[in-house]
Amino acid sequence: MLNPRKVAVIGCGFVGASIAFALMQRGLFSEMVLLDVDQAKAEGEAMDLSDGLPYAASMDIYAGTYDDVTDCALIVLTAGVNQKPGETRLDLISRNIQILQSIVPQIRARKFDGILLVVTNPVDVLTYAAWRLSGLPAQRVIGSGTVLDTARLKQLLGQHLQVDSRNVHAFIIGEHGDSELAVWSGSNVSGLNLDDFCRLRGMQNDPAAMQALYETVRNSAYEIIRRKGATYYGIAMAVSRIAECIVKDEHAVLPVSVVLHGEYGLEELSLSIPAILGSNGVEQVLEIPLNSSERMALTNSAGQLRDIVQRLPL
Ligand code: 6V0
Repeated sequence: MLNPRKVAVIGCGFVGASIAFALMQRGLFSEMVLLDVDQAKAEGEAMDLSDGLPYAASMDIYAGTYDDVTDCALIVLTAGVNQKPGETRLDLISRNIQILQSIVPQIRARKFDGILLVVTNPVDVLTYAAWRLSGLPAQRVIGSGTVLDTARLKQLLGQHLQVDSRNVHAFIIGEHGDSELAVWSGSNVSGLNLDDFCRLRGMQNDPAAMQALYETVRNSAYEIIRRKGATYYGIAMAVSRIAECIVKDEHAVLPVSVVLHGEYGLEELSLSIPAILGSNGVEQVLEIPLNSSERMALTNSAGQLRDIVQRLPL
């Protein structure tokens, strides 16, 4: 029997520990199990996090084993190496696919029947591989995808337009990586398209400024890694938001990485597309309108990912 209030975080490095911290503060779960190949690290994180519980919601946080994941509603997978300065996410494939292959069969052997949320990079490739290895239905294997990149875009666009980023509706879709694209054609601020909103603010919707924002989003991880060696707070907030949609069965729209079955004419790969998320995972992949250059960019992003997944040793 699934426990809808139980979560596992596999991999307790920068990203896993930050996600555990964010999840603890959001108060969504009553039980959180931490796993890491370095058992002492998982234990230390569980002890440190538990020290904060009197000032958060009541829950049980502990370092566990794969037997503890069986009844989890959600497993968050963050185990794997991260990018070093100058490395792309795709450079991590061979190392992280091996780690994935050592983890997912263990989950499968426990007959895990909840939702598997992949965060490890390259997240689209690993989401597809996790789906193939897990035996779970596609709607229950999700990648954090461009939920983080979309937050970065909303934040920057909000700053540029001097409006609360929560009123900005815009998506980054495609690969969580260098071939991702911004869907400017559908972007709006509380229902007002960008041209109209800029006019009301006494500004011009300048394509060069929008392109610069997009490039800042796309290069954001490189810039953070160059300065502090890793990125983890933004992804922790993104993952806790995804978890909230699932636990509260919100039917909310987020651009998660999903295995496609013909949407946009694409299949046999995973990439980020806005999708409706609830307690069963992805309820629907939304085929949002794209203009011709956006469609071309999505096809290009998909082509790069498909070439890689076709070569995976699965
Ligand atoms: P890190 O700090 O090196 O932590 C990785 C952790 O994984 C370590 O504690 C390892 O001991 C553990 N680990 C390694 N192998 C295994 C295994 N077989 N079983 C269990 N645990 C294992 O890396 P960091 O936490 O910074 O990054 C983790 C992953 O997240 C990397 O692939 C990053 O590229 C990726 N990120 C993904 C983001 C996204 O938006 N999807 C954002 C940021 C980072």
